[in-house]
Amino acid sequence: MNKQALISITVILVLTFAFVTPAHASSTPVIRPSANGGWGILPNGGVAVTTNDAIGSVVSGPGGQPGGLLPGSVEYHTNSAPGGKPQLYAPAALTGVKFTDLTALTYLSYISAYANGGAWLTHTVNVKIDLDGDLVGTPTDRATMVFEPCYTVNFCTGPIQPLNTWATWDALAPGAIWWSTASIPGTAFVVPFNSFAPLTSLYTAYPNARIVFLEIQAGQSSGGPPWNNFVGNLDGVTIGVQGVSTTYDFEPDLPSPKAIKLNVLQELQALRSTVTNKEDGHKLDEAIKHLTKSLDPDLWVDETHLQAKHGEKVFNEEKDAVVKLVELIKNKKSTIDKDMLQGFIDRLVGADKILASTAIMEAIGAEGDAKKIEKAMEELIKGDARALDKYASAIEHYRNAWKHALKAV
Ligand SMILES: [Ca+2]
Repeated sequence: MNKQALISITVILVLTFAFVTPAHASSTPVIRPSANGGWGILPNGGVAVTTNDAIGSVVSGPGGQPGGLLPGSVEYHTNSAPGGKPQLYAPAALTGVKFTDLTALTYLSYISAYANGGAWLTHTVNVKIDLDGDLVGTPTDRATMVFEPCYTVNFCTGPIQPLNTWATWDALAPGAIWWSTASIPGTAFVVPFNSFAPLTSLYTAYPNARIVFLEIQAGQSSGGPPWNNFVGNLDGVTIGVQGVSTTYDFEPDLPSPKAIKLNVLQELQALRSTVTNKEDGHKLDEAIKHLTKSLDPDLWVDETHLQAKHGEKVFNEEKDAVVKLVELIKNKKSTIDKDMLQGFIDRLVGADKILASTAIMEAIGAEGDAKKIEKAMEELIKGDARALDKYASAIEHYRNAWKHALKAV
C-alpha cells in the first residue's frame, strides 16, 4: 500500500472527527476542488478579462511543506504580458468578522520562478474591510489592507525566500507591515503608498471594522512587469478568529475508487496482450476476470459508492483478483515485472480503503449509530495494518468496515 495514500486517507478521517470535536480545538481540514469548504480560485478578482493569461489551480505538489501538510497546493502562474492576478478567496463565512477578532493569519509560500520584476514578490494577502463595521459600503468606508511579506522582511530590496523552499508568513506578527489601497483618516495608512505600517493605528481608530473578504493573490491587474512569469505555490493558510485557528491544507481531488480499479483493469489487459508464457497468461486472465466482476455496474451507485445489497461483491471479487496477482509475484518462473504487479495490488487495496472510509465519513456526517461506526473504524484500522503485506485480509477488513458503516445509518 502506498504510504502517502494511507496517510492522506487517515488525515481525512482524523479531520472528520475534528469537525465533531468541540469548537475550541484547532483543526486542519483538507480543501479539495470537489469539497472546497467555500474556498475558491478566481483568475482576476472575478472580473472577466479576456486577455488575462494568469492562472491559479490546485496541483499535486511540490511537497515538503512543514507542519505535516499534504504535498498538494494552490499554484499560480502569472505568465507574460498582459498579466493578471489569480486569487484564492477565503470562505464567505469570514465576511462580517471583526478585523480585531482575526487572531491568526499565516500562510506558506513557495516560489519556483521569481517574477521578472523582483525576487521579493510573493503571495500577498488582501483583506477588504468596512471601516465602521456596518458592512454597508460607501466610497469612504472601505479599504483593502494589503500584506506583502517583503515590506516586513527587507522593504523589497532583495530575495525574501530561496527558490524551491517553503517560507511561512505571519501577517499578524507584531511589526508585520501592511499598506492600504485607500487613505484611512486617523491612521498611518495614506495613499499614495508612502505609509507602510503595522495594523496598530487602524485597530485603535476603527475597532469596529469588519472583514468584507479575504484573499491571497499574486500578480496585478495591468500587464507585464513587475509580476510577469512568477510561478509560486500557496498552502497551509491558517485563519484564527477569537483564538480558534483553522489551517487549510489544499489538495487536488483524489481519483475515485471506480476510476482506480478501471485504470488497473485497462493496464492489466494491456499487459496481458504482451504475455506469451502460458501460466502467466492464465493467472492474468483470472485476475482480469475477477476485477471485471468487481466493476459490474449493477454493484455500483456512483464513482465512490456501492449498492448496499450486493456491494460487498466488489470487495470479494477484488480479493480474488489480488490473490492471483500475489501468486504471480511469488512464482519464481514468472517473467512479469514484480514491481508492476505490486503497483496494481497497492492501487486496488487503496481503492477499497477509499470505499470503506467514504462510507465511514458519511456515517459520521449523518450522526449514525456510534457503536457501529466504532466497529467500522476498528475494521478500517485492521485493514490498514494488513495493507502492507496481507492484501487479501486487508480487503476483507475494508469490506467489513464498509458493511458496518452502512449499517450505522
Ligand atoms: Ca497541501
